[in-house]
Amino acid sequence: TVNEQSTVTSYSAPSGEALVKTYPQWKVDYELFGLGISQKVMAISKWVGDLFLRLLKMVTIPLIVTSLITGIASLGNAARFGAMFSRTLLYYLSTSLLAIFTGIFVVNLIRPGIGAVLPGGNGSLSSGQESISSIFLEMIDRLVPTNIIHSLGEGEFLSIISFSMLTGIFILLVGGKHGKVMTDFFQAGFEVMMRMTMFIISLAPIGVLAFMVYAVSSQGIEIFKILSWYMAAVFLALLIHAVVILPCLLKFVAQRSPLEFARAMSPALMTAFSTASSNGTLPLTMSCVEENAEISNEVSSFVLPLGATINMDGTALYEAVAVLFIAQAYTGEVMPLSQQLVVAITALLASIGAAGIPHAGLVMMAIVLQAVGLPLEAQGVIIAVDRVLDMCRTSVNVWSDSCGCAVIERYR
Ligand code: DAS
Repeated sequence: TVNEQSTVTSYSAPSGEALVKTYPQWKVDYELFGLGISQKVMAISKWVGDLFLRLLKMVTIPLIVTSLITGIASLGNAARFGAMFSRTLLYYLSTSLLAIFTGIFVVNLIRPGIGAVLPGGNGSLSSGQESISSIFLEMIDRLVPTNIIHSLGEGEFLSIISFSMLTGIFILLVGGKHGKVMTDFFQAGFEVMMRMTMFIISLAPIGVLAFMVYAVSSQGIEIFKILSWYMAAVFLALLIHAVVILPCLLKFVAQRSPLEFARAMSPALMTAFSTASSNGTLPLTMSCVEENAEISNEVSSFVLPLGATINMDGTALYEAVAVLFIAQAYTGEVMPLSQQLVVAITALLASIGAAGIPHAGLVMMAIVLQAVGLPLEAQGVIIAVDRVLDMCRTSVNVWSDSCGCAVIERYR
């Protein structure tokens, strides 16, 4: 009830019947659950879910900064690998981009977001039909921060990423005692941030449950149909990359039998699937690559640790599919091609910045969403199905790193 100063003086949750009259789409849930889904349930589940999202956002920037600087600064001793270093980077970039474009192709084909109504309403992209050149010029501007403290404060991810990469590169160039002090400092910072992130990720089941309750109570069981098309797009794209593209590289570039190689790597792939952590699987990946696939320690000890950090094909593909799906659902149309290219580039950056830990891809998605002007809250709904997608994309990440070893070994 509201008094003459139009302030709410008292509030009582409407009964189930009243709600169903107001929100007919809740009728299904009402009959299904046999009880009125009160707005209190919605409000509380939304609040708990948002709290989990806030925790994820809290660690995103310090994790990106420490992960990127450490990842690049530790390349210092990698550069002595010379030709193997450049060939490995070439393999990483090309397979990640192939994965991203596979994902973009599939999500434009299936269009899981068109006609989907996600909680959080709809919105528009940062720019409409701007020309490709103006979008890229704007992107380059955003890669050069005028005040990095301001960019950190405002969460301007492209500026933060470019400054972090530059810092890592110049730590390498400085080298010596000071270079080591800085490398150790950021390595220590990265350890702390990883530990904090792992703790927050351990709360994921609560966040996922909260978003499931909120999604169902606001969208009814319709949300599962929307999310199932989205998941189908991710699964199909991951399957094409893992079963077609990477085996072609194995067969025609590394001259290995894909089936035999997959059999050799199966313990690592199953562990990657069950743990959803590339870092956690790394020791097993190394032993499978060396003992089962008979690849030299020199190659595996270089390609795999680096790959677990910066070569994440499954994650890059997932970032592209998820953001295009959200854009389709928020705008009701397919994203302009020029914007899709922005998604491709920022998905690559996000996958390089992502750590090999559970839900890392979800944490880094903020970079891609911000690049095309979508609200970070949009992640809320897809968190609910992130675990099973994470298991699949982590397996693809490990599979790509392993195939990389076979390719590098062939031309060593
Ligand atoms: N779970 C991450 C990994 O370990 C992948 C991701 O979250 O995208 O590779």
